[in-house]
Amino acid sequence: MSISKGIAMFFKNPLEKYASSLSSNFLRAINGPYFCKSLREISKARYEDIATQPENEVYLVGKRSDREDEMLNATLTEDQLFYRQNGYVIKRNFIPHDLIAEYLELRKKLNLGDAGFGTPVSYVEHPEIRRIALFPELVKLFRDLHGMDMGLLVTHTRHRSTERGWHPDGYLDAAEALPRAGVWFALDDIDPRSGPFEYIAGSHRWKMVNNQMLNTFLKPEYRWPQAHFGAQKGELTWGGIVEAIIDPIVMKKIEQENLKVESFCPTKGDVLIWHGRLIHRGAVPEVRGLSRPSIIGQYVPLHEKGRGMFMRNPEGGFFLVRPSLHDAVKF
Ligand SMILES: O=C(O)CCC(=O)C(=O)O
Ligand SMILES: [Fe+2]
Repeated sequence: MSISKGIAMFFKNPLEKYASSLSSNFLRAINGPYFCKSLREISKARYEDIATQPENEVYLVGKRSDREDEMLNATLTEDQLFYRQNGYVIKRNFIPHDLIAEYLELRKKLNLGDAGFGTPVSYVEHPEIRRIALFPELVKLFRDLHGMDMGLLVTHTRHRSTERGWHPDGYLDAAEALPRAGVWFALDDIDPRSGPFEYIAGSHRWKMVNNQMLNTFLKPEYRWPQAHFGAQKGELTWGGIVEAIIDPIVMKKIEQENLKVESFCPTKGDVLIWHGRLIHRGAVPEVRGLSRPSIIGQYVPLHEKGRGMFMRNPEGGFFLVRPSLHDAVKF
C-alpha cells in the first residue's frame, strides 16, 4: 500500500509518493549525488525500463513449451512444483528449537539486544549461526529446488525489519549468473506489526531487474559493480542507491496491475526459502521498536567463480570465506 493513501501529503517528487517508506536509506539515496537524471525523470521509468529477460535459469524455473512444461511438472516433487510456480517455499517448524536456543544464548552472552553481529559474515566465527543457516535438511532442500549445492554468502542478524523497499536479490549479480536464493529463519513467533517479510508470488518469472539498465540512471562513478563491491564504510552501496529507483516502480506496478502482496508471519522454527529473482521487501513496522527475531541467509551456486573461497561446513553445506573479513559491507 502506498504510504500516501488516505493522507494528504506534499511530495517534492513522485519517487517519494510511491516509495514503500521514506526510510533513511531512501532519503539518503534521493538526496545524494548519485543520479545523472532528475528525480522527476526517474519517477517516469517503468518496470520494462529496468528489467530484461535473464540469460540463465535453474532447470526448474525457466519458461518452456506447454508440452515440455507438462512433462517437466509431472516429474517434480510438491516442493519443486510450488517453487517453480511461486518462487518460494515455506517449511513450518523446520529448525529444531534447541539450535535456536543455543544461538539466542550466544546473542545474550554478547549482549546484542536486537543488534546484528556487525558483519554479514559472522557465520565464519560463530558455528551457532551455521548450525541454523546450514541445517542439513535445508542443504538437501536446496539441491531439490535449485538442482545444485548452494553456498552461504551472507547472514543478516539484526532482530529488526531491514525496511528495505521492493527488490529482487539477484539484481546484485551479473546478468549471466545463475539465480541465488534467500532463507528467512524465524527464531520466535513473529509479531506481524514488527515489519514482516513480504513478497509477490510468481514475480521470480518476471523479467529480471538488470544492473546495467539501472546503471544508466547513475553517474559513472556510482555504477555497478565497482560502486557495490568497492563502497567505503558508511557509504550507500550500489544496491542501496538503486533501491530508490526499483521500489517506487514496483509499488506502481502493484497498484496498476492489482498484484497481491503476501506477508510471511511465521512461528518459531518456520523458514521461508525464496528464489533470488522473487520481488520482496522488509515491511515498515506498524509498531516501532518491536523485535523481529530472525536470521536471513543469502545463498549462491557453489561452482560460480569469483565470489571467494567456499569452505566445507563440518556439519554439512558450504560457506563463503572472503579474502578479508574487514572488507565486508556492514550489515
Ligand atoms: O527485512 C526483510 O525481511 C527483507 C530482507 C531482504 O530483503 C533480504 O535480506 O534480502
Ligand atoms: Fe532482499
